[in-house]
Amino acid sequence: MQTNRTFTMLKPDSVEKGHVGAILEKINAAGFRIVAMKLTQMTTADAKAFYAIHKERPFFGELVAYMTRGPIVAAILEKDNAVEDFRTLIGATNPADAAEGTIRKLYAASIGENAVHGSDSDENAAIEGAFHFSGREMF
Ligand code: IDP
Ligand code: MG
Repeated sequence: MQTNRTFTMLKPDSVEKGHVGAILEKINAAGFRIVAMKLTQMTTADAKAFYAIHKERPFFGELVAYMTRGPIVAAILEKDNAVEDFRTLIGATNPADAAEGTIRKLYAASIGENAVHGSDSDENAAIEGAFHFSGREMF
């Protein structure tokens, strides 16, 4: 398993608000290398599968509706300690709790519409990257 990679999505609100360029600048400035990247849209089945771990949570329907309502930017990123460092860069799930300067503090509207996804473990980074990209799309 690759342990120096993470997976991210710039969520539909980031694309809708024109924040893709600014968020990519933050990712670049933090030293991540882009391994794979594309503009894509999740189907309802995709979102239910991707977020299956949350299927019993009260916000699951809202989360699936949000994540499927428009295009996202999906990407695999590489850096030493990628998973942990990217979670630090994006900040807490709820932007009200996110540290100053983090992507969610700057660009997230709420705990639901929170601008970006970041994998929470090396194992999930590999699973989530493979969900969106074939080996031929990784560089
Ligand atoms: P994470 O994205 O910081 O890892 P998780 O707890 O894994 O946070 O939740 C996945 C996603 O579900 C969040 O990024 C957010 O979009 C949504 N979410 C989490 N908690 C809530 C909530 O209390 N209300 C609405 N949406 C939520
Ligand atoms: Mg999570």
